[in-house]
Amino acid sequence: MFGKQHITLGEFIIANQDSFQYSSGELSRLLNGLRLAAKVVNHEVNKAGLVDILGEAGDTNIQGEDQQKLDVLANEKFIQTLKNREIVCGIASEEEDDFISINSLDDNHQNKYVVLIDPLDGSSNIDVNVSVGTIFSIYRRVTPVGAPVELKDFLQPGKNQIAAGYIIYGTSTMLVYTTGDGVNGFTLNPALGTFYLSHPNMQFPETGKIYSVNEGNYTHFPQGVKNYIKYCQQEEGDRPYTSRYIGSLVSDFHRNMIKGGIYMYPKSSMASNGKLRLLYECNPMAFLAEQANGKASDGYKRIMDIQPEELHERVPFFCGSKKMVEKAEEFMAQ
Ligand code: P6P
Repeated sequence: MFGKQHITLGEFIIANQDSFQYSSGELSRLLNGLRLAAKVVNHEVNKAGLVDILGEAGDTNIQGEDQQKLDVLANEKFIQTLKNREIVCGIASEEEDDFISINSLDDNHQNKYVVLIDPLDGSSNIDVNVSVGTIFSIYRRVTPVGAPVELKDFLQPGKNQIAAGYIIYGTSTMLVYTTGDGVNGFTLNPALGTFYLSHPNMQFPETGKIYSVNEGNYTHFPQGVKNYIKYCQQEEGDRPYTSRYIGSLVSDFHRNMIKGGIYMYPKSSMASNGKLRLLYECNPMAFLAEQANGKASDGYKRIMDIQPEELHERVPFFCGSKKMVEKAEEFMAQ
């Protein structure tokens, strides 16, 4: 039997546009732009093994990380799509040293949104065919409309986000996003090139039995993190938990949101603020987590309350089922 026809992402964006307090159609156009870029990047990711876009681009990004050819390609695709459609006044990318001001030719910066993007997170996994993702975060500019954007338009605390989401290029390709009214997941039907609503109102289970952390760094973690990991491994009650770490934040987050779990990238003696970027990874994932009844902190305070000081700053990241994050925070407080 044919189940009820799933609503498409395009229909969903339009249907929910009016409930969005800032609705002027601009956010819808922006989300549709991201939808298009997601399909283009998905096409490239899925054929990466067949054409010469695997491996390193021979360059390094501002993070000092070897840029993968697909990193560069995904970065270019998202920036170009957002520029061509003239729907944002500025873009900041994890792959770019500085932010980009979009000087719309005709309406000189009349757009009011800025987008921050991690175009291909976990890209070192591409050559081994492990899923990767794109992460995006959308704010209203804080400087006057009509002038070029400034750094302060991008250095906003995560609680100012008006939308955030990710595309996960996994066994299926999904676009998961929020505009502050819950989290909804859309699955791409590659035959049609259309995203359909497959996971309405996604929620983190209150608690879970999965913890995600790179245990190879165990000896370098703060004592509170070590104690929490040992707590997860103890034979007691519903423990030991299962350790699952894909090395791709979007994939670990997505699995934990569906099954229940906690993702941690703590600081360590090797990385004093951890590895994840506040603006491009932690804030958008924190917005999604809170909208899905989960929690996101740096081990002590809410991620989305942090006032960023610079574009590429890193913060320790604890994110997932509320009760698991709270238990980890208890250990961090000891
Ligand atoms: P490590 C990918 O580079 C990333 O930013 C996240 O997607 C992932 O969870 C983490 O870094 C993996 O880092 O140090 O454990 O390899």
